[in-house]
Amino acid sequence: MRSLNYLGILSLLLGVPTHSLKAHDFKTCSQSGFCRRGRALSARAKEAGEAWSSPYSLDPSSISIASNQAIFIAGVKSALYPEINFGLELRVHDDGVVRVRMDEVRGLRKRYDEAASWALISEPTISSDIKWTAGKKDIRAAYGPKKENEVVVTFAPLTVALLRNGKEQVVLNGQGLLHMEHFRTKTQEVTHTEEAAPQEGAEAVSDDAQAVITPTNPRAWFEGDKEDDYWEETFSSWTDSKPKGPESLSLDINFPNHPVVYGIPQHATRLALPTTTGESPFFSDPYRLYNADVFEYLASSPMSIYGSIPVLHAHSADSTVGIFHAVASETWIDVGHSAEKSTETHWISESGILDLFLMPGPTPEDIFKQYSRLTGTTVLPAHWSLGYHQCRWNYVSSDDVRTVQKRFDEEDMPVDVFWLDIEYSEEHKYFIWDKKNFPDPVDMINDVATLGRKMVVIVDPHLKRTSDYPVYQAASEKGLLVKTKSETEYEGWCWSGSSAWVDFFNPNVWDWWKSLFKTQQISTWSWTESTNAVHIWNDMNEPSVFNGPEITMPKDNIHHGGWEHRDVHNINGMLFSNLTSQAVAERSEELTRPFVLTRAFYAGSQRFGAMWTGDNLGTWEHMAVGVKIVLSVNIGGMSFSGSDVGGFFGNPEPEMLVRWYQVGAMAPFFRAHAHIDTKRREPFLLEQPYKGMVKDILRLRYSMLPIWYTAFRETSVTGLPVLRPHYVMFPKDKAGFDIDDQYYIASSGLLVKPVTEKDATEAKVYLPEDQVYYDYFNHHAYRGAANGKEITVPAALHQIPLFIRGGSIVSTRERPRRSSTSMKADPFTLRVALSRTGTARGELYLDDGETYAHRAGHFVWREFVAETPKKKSRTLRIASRDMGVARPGEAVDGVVLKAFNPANAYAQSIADVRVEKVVVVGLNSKPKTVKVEGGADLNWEFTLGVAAADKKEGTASILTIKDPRVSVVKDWAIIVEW
Ligand code: NBV
Repeated sequence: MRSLNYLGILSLLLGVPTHSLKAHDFKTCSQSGFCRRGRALSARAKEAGEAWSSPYSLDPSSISIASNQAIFIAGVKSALYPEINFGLELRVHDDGVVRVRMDEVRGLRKRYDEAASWALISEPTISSDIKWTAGKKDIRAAYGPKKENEVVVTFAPLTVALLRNGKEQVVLNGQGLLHMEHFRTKTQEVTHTEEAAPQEGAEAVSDDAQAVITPTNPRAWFEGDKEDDYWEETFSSWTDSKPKGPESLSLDINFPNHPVVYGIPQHATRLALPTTTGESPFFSDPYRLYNADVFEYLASSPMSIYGSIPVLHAHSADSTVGIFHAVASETWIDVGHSAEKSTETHWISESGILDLFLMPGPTPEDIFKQYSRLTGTTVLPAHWSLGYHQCRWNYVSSDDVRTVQKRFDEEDMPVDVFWLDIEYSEEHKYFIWDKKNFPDPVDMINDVATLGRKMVVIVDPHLKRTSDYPVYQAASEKGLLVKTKSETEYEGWCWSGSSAWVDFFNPNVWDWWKSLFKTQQISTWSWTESTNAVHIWNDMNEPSVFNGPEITMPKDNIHHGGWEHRDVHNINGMLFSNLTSQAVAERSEELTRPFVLTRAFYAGSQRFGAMWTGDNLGTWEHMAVGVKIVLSVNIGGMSFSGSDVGGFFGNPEPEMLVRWYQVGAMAPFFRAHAHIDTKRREPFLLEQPYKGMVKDILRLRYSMLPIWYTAFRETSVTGLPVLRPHYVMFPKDKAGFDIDDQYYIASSGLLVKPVTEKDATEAKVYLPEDQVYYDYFNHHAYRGAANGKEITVPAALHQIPLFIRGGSIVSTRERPRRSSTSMKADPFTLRVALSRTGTARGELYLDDGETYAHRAGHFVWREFVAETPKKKSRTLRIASRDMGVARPGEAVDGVVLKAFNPANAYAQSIADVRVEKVVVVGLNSKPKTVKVEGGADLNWEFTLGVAAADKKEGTASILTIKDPRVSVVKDWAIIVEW
């Protein structure tokens, strides 16, 4: 109740939001000056039709090509402002990605151009294989192994296109919506109707282009007839002073022959993005990217929520292309389809340069590789962080934590992490324990840690402005805080009352912030009342400011380097959590993998931790859309993601809670959380049969940890997401393009269809191929079809539609334990799910789960293969072999492995860990013998059912091989003969 009072008081005093979403707290496009201008430009273009032409053109005589042809630079002008210069730069990278940058040259001011430096892992290597050929109207370069890719820059009007095999894939400014508002001096309000025609120099535009600019009033024709919110704008009771004036950037990016687009998270909507323009748009506003604390967000909306990743995939049955726009300011994106089978997008950003990466694909897999070469892969998390996390706002005392832990153990429910929300801290001064309720924090942490578990404690970015808070005092004295437009310390309201915010763009902050997490006293203030078992939750980092415009910081606040908050808003939250992650990693001599959960994120956040989908509601709708959001952030590279199990707000009925646990257990990040006003809902509080159901789900998650960890290892190396929607797995299958309620877990072969509907007893599942799919639990065989088939499966409350694709081998650990730590020496079960042709394969990755020794090659990486050796058709050989040396160029967390010794120290340490059971699903007939190659006969059981090769459906044949006594780190083979 305590915090309800805070909220209530804040609400009364400040008009601060409390519980329900007030859409009017957040801008629509028409309430945002630059978005309105951008959309108006597009409306004018539409109205002008064929007569519309971009005033931007490139001066061919200015072209210079450097660095062995890979860097192209040229001058660009707009016929409307001939005195203003723009520079266009194109770089072709060695993997075929084309980077397109455009900036104002010698302008009155500098545009923010550092977003990429925060997002990218390093400066990409440029191609050494490019040759530009200049023509009269354009210049082009063909590249790629078969010179299949081509980038073409057309001079007037300026367009940039990426072609494959002569066909346009991505076209910039094809609709003439490019407009980089230049810096200018404020005179008096200018209306374009009073203006003169283009000044001298307008000749820079080609004859063609000039012909369509209305001679009498070209600026009004293109830009509108008045300065719309150029120098100041108001929203609700806030005024945004805009000392720099207008500096927005509008650009149309079209994807000919790509009918579907995915990405640009985070939005609560379908994975295949619905349209926002055209005859009958699905949404009336563009998708907005402006990190915002939109609690109780709508379950279907293009509104911003907490994070922004400006990455888009455009897809068709034959091709996938992608773009990444490294822009940090508020951005709106319209999506439409005026031509059949093509997608048109219009990007409108408030400030910053154009810094666009065109990713040529041609498959979704290629796009993930190209994107992760730019921004990095999801970091391999600590193994324990893939277990179950129990959170609530708040566990109110150290004894509360102990009791909750005890209750889990009494009920034999596995859990790895207990979380503390803001009430652990004294007056919301993060790091400082509220000693009334947490008198013995280190003892409490140790009590949790002794049982092999961890704690996660919240550290929000707002610092209480008070002289008895050493963290604030130090930040203020050292000048590390964000400033107002008049260069004074910015003060806003948040949980801690009057608060200030650290400016993470300031390099002086970095070491200081890291010092705060040291568990040994190294400076005036270190977190000595913490241990290495404590990890961190970064919330409210959009940043959320209760009394700020749109519940965030004023855009005219000033960051390090003089940049306005508007320039850096969308990366601000990422800097906070990325640095926190480094701080946790480096806090003690003993280097262990940090876990940091962040609410706000940007491109590159995947390198440092996990995200969750914020304050969802305990409704079926929110449960369902959470799955889609998690799929979409996976597309954006952020694989380590999940939603609050149970829904943050509300009191879910037991049925809903069970379904929500099923959804959570099948998500990369699995945490239950609840608002302070909700009733306690830890799983042990449920009545039967629900309690038993949730216990089974928790145990299922733990048994599948080897699958999840192997999936994360794969994503940390390849950049392919942990959760893979249909278009990623089966890019050619049109019927799968819109599917976003079922997905695959990495390349494990597991297909999940979470049930998110009330009273469900059945579920419909789409099988995209002519393959057998087995029910994970009872091995019922279902048959897909080459052109796709929908099956109906039982989905009573205790059932999760989870399938193993024929042809997969999955490894599990089936012994119920209290936490993941106690499973480290447990034996494995291998499930060999035979394909129609009687083969299967799978991988298992293991390491110590906690340190960085894996980066030096201390891990176990096995491949399991089941096949029928040639000419011996009545034999199935199931072999375990080493995956061997990392493939050339393959890197773990960005560190390229030079050598890999299968007998490394970690492998030796688990040499005794064995495979205790092998279950072969889908054999044709009863075996005669089953033995280890070169060894004795094994113990086995067989039940006859449907074979993998059959056309029939029904329970599959099952061969259970009991304790073959083979080590999980060694090569071996089991021979099945019949
Ligand atoms: O710290 C309190 C909550 C937290 O429990 C939740 O998960 C965050 O998304 N926090 C937001 C602040 C206020 C929510 C009304």
